[in-house]
Amino acid sequence: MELLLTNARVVTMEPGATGYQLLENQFIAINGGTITHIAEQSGLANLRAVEVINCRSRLVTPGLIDCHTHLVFAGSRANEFDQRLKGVPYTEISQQGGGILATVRATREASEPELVELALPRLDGLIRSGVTSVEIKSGYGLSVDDELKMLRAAKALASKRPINITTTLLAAHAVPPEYHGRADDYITLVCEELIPAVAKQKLATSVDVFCESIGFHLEQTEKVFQAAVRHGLKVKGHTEQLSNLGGTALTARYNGLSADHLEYLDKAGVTALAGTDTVATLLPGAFYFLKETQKPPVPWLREQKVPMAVATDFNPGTSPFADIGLMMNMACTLFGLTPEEALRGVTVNAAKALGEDNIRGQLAPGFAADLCLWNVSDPTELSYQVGLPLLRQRIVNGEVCDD
Ligand code: DI6
Ligand code: FE
Repeated sequence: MELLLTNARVVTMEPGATGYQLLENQFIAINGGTITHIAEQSGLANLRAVEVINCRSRLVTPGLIDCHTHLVFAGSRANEFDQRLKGVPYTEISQQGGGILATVRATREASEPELVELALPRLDGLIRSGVTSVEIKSGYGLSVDDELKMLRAAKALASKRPINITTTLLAAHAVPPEYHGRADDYITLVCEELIPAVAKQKLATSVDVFCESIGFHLEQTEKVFQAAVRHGLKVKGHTEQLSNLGGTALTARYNGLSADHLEYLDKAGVTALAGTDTVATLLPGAFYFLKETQKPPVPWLREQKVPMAVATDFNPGTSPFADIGLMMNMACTLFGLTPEEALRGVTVNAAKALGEDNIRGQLAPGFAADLCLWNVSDPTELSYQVGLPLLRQRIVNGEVCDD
């Protein structure tokens, strides 16, 4: 054995189970980056390990997964925060060439190494809150070269910190200025040049679209999804965030990994998700920061047994919060999730939202050894307290991190 955790209080996050199913006095054996055994301490007698961590009855959970971020970008939007506090709506700022396009201007000017440097402190914030896997989207380049540059920068972060990185092409985030009034032509570029290039260079595993009145309409979204499927990429949607266009149902129809935001999702949209493999990803940071009042339909999602993930949506415009624990807290206080649902949302269900639920998000033999050892023993504490040093140690792919 390479690594052995002893005296652990374990939450495995087995899918479908109800309650935390806390296991006391467990040992966890890790070899080759994978969990090989989890069992009662009493069965430990003949296992030897290079390194042993005595957990002293502290809580061990799967490493937390932030399944929706826009971590790579340049520039700041603090000025827009000022404007919005004075009452100017997000959509109006966006229509005046601010918003996403302000970040596009700064990101186009930045080099790939600069983008990596700028993303590191954001990544460190997530790491401090227990994140061991993060999804990062492009979407502030909006040209072939700049979208590829963003994706390469996102992937390069994996060599700077011990963390798993998944990348998503979000070229259909906004219409770039040079395509003003020609959104369909831009969609053609995305489908015929960007998606093939990203697939060929293996720079992303999925493709996302901002399906919204200030983004792309349903037919444009479907064209992007069709191109993604043709090139063997999975799809995701930013859907029903500011209005109800039916993007969630479309995402489910294309066997999407997840439909994200969902504040304006109606009952028909929830029904469209029910029974599919598409995860409902809730982003309470954006809801809070935009002072939105329309909540995602959590009671219906729960009733229809749609798996719910929770993520930061870290981005400069609508969710500048690099702390997954804060999102768990907000998911409970703002959206009415239970702390157990919040923990499922950043582990097993977040893994499903990345198409990685067969290897991450749970503690079980055969799963990647991504774990968090916490300074607390009760899993509800993870949603309850924010900003305290709750995290003791991260283990990523069997490596004990020195964060
Ligand atoms: N929805 C969001 O909340 C972010 N993107 C999106 O499609 C906002 C991105 C930004 O304002 O920069
Ligand atoms: Fe987003």
